[in-house]
Amino acid sequence: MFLGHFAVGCTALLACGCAAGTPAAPAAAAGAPDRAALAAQVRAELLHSWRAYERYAWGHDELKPLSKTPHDWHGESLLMTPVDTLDTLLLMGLDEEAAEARALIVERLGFDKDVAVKNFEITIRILGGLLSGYQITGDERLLRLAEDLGTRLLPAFDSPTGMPYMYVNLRTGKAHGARTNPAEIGTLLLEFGTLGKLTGKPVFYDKAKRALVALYERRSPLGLVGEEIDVETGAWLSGASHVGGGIDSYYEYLLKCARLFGDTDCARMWRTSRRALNRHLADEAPSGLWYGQVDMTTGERTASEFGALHAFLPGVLALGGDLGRARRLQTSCARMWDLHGIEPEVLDYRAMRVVHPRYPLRPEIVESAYVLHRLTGDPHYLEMGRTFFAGLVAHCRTDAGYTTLEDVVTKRQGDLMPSFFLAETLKYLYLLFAPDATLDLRRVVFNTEAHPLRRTW
Ligand code: DMJ
Repeated sequence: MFLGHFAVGCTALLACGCAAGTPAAPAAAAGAPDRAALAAQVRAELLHSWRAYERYAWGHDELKPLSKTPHDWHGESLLMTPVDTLDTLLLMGLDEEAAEARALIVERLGFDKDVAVKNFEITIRILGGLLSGYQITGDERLLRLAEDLGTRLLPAFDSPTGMPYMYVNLRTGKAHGARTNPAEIGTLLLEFGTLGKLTGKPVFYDKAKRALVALYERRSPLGLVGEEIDVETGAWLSGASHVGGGIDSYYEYLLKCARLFGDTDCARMWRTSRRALNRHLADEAPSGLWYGQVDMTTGERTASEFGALHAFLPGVLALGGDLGRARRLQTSCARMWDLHGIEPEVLDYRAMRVVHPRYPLRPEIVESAYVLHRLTGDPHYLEMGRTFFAGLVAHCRTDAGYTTLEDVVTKRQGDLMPSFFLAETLKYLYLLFAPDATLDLRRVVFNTEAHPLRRTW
């Protein structure tokens, strides 16, 4: 049990009278932010979203809020939303809802299914959610589910290089998808490592670490990784180097694995990689500091693009001790958000023009604001969070939860509430605002899906 490390003032927040279905009007636009009121509003929006999931998609992976229908990733459900949301419910003191989610999970979740899953997505969402749920509640059934899942995912690592295939069949163990990317290879060690420590079975740690090191060893002489790699030959298939989708959380895990496990190899790999990012990707533009795209071998700049996924970097730079760059980059991220009142998937930061206009309810920019606020105490980041929350409520709220935007310029809505909206976006907003949230970032490490993991071994 480690809720003590969160010590969120749930009772005070519960007293704020925020009922599901009550549209939130983000608190006072002027003056110092009323943090307790804002946290209570976020909590009410989580409840609004959870109620919609309960009503229209209970037992399925995700909710489609406009059509009010369920969505399953693989034909049969792996309870993506309940597993991803469990620790958010617990953190916000929504004990009844958490108990219902936990009951559903232990009664209905099973992995003996003839489906080929994406190793990365299932690891960060389900393995991560089960492990944090276990650490918070002490419910051994969650750990047993995690161990069963981890065991079924292990054959993904059986490639000639040790880097995992993209897909693995949960029943047969047959793996496929040799063409993959750094994020899918390098974003597994927090979860597999934690599973290894909690079960006393080092195989989980060892396989995921070997994959991470194998990837790192294939970096270019400039110290950069590309966008696509073949796990059978070890050859790069795309040399585009950036910190966006397909690469992003590889860098995040180098630092976070050093922090959670005290792994000195990860610490060294993070330091080398950070130097390479700052030297080759960082780009001083008229619109501020950004991290763009270069060729991994020559270092030649190939695009001035940055987007919602890249916005994890300020938080990671801050955790790594570089508050200067972190603060400047977060200012750029806020500029990206403010351009249309909500951030696009990809922006050309030199032209300040939207390249890919979708917004799938992503959390990264909020996570960075939360980490920066915790580490600097600067109320500016609360203001930022208030702006993000107001944009979400204005453009993404529906009468059945929250939905994606197809276009941040026109605000045309899509029809999906991804599980990470409840696991991450609302959790980080809540933690940013909650006045008594004393979660200690030196002791708790969030996986890339915002599942808090703690070193108990
Ligand atoms: C989440 O599943 C994780 O944060 C992942 O690292 C990136 N994609 C989504 C959120 O944007």
